[in-house]
Amino acid sequence: MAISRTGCEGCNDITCTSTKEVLSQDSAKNVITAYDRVKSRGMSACLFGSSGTCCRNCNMGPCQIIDGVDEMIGICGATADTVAARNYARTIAAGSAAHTDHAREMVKGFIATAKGETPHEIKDVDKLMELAEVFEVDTKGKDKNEIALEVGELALADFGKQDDKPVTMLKRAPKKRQELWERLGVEPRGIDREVVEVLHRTHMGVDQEYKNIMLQGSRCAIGDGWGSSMLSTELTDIMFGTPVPIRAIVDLGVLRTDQVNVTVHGHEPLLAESLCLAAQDEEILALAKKAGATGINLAGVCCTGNEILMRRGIPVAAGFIQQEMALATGAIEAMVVDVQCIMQSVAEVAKSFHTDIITTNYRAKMTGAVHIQFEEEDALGSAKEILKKAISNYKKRGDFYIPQESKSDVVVGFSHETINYMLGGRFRGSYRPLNDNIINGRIRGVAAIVGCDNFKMSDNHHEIVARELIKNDILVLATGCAATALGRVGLLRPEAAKEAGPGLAEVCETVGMPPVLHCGSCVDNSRLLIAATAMVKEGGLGDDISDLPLAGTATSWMSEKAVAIGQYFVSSGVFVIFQNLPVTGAKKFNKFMTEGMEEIYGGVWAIEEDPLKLAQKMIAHIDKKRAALGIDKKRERVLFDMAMRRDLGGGGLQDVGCTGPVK
Ligand code: NFS
Ligand code: SF4
Repeated sequence: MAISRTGCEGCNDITCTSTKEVLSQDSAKNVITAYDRVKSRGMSACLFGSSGTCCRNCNMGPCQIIDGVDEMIGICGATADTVAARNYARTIAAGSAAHTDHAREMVKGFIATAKGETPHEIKDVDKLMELAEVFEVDTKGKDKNEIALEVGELALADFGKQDDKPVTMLKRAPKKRQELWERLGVEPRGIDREVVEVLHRTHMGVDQEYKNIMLQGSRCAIGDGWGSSMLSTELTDIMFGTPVPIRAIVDLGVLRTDQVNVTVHGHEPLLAESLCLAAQDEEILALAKKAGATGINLAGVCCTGNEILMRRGIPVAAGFIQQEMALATGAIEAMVVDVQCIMQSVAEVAKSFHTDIITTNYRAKMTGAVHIQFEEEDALGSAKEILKKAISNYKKRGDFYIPQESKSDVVVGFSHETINYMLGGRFRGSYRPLNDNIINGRIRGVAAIVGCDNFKMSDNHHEIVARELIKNDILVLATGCAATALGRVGLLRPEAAKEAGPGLAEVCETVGMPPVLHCGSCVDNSRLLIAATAMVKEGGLGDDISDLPLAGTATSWMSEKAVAIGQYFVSSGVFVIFQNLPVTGAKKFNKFMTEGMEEIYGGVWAIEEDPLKLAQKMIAHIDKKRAALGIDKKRERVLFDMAMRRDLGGGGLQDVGCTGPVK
């Protein structure tokens, strides 16, 4: 049966005006989107799958388990708790593998750059020196490329390390946390090894004890967050520059009528950065002119979008949920994709238009797409070939519709270094003013809103959560498609401070920052680990991440990566709340995840479907931590005098267009 086009008529799940506008155009009338597929399925998700108790780990099954019903355990005797824990750990492993394989590519690109084999260069030498210290590289008498080469090779070795010592980056965590991980035996030894061990231990007939399975699940996730993701973020920063605040625009209105529109979709910034360079190449610009265009308009989708948005101010056309809508405009000459979060349907949607989907990574091919392999050693050559293909489509553009009004101003680029600098004093970056403002209650706490969008729920959940948090004086750090979604609704502008509670608004207005800080892509959640560690080290808020008034959510999560991220935050001591977590079909396992974890890590999972209640639970947790720290007395409401303003704003955001951290 063919899927019928429901468009967005009567669709209460879509609040996004650009999506509604594009889908209601004649030019998009044949486009079938995920919204249509959700409706056409006409049935809810499988209960066993969504509650975590479907096992297909061997060919005696698949076994669908009902907890407490004797006849409904696995053929092998596996209980609901074992099956749910195994599935959960495998989800973490898959998510970690995605981050890790991405990170490996970045490390290899970094090594190639250090050798002078790419068009890129080592840009952030200060950060390189920091990492050289972490990896104990002797820097004396060496130039930046020599140091980078040594750091890169040591970083690469951490992926395949076979001894039992912890991976190097772990030492960046607070001391107390490192000791806890050592006591628990969850220090990751090799980044790849932990993924392999999860798959081994969850194979039929190996680890049958849910708590023990989750120890390995945590070890794997820690290897992702503090290992591969953090390496990826740091080396990407060193190569392409650590982000500093920059103004940009997001939403479908960033597409141009008069330019060759090329969207870059996926995750690996090596490709995107090369396309940015190629888009300025004279030969390419001349070809675009010859085709009748005034230039090349690069625009991001998903996390690649976040990477080039925060480093280059390149606009983001769409997050995950809008990838089909971007094509449905009919205004895109090529959608260039690499790995992760690329829906197979984009090839089908593109058929209605002149658009080419160009796959670029041997790992990720797609029927109906054109494949142009991105070669690292010839990065510029590959990028130019891709752009030439896009230019050749420009004249074929038929009916199209760009929702011109749908573009929202954002200020992005809040790396840990920027936060340190911006909130710091006049002469020295520091987290002191942030900690002080948390202690005196102007800022009640810090919350992370990360992760995906999901067609299963309404598209405004990130917004509901963020508005409730900032209204309650909670500073929000956002990454991934959640950050893009919050940008679309105007929360990434400094002016959004007027929607914040009085304390947070005062701090934001003094410094000139938005109440929701865009901290990057999903691998950049590692920045949040570093920021939390810096808050601990600054003092006054306990001596571990689990003492901080912090909470995290990936509302509307869809990807396995989000679960890996959630688990590394929980294992690092953070309260993490999701909608719809596949643990509820297993009573003991569910209790362990949502209560027992807290006794072990000080961080814990929680589940809440209603976004407003979800935000309120985050606030309640933040208040619980404030009470434990003894800073819950009536929060001080003092207007700033000039001295305080100087303290806060002295090193602040002078000009969001170009000012960076003082090195
Ligand atoms: Ni994160 Fe980024 Fe978006 Fe979710 Fe996918 S793009 S890595 S997984 S959907 S936030
Ligand atoms: Fe069923 Fe056990 Fe096989 Fe899973 S491992 S499919 S529960 S028999």
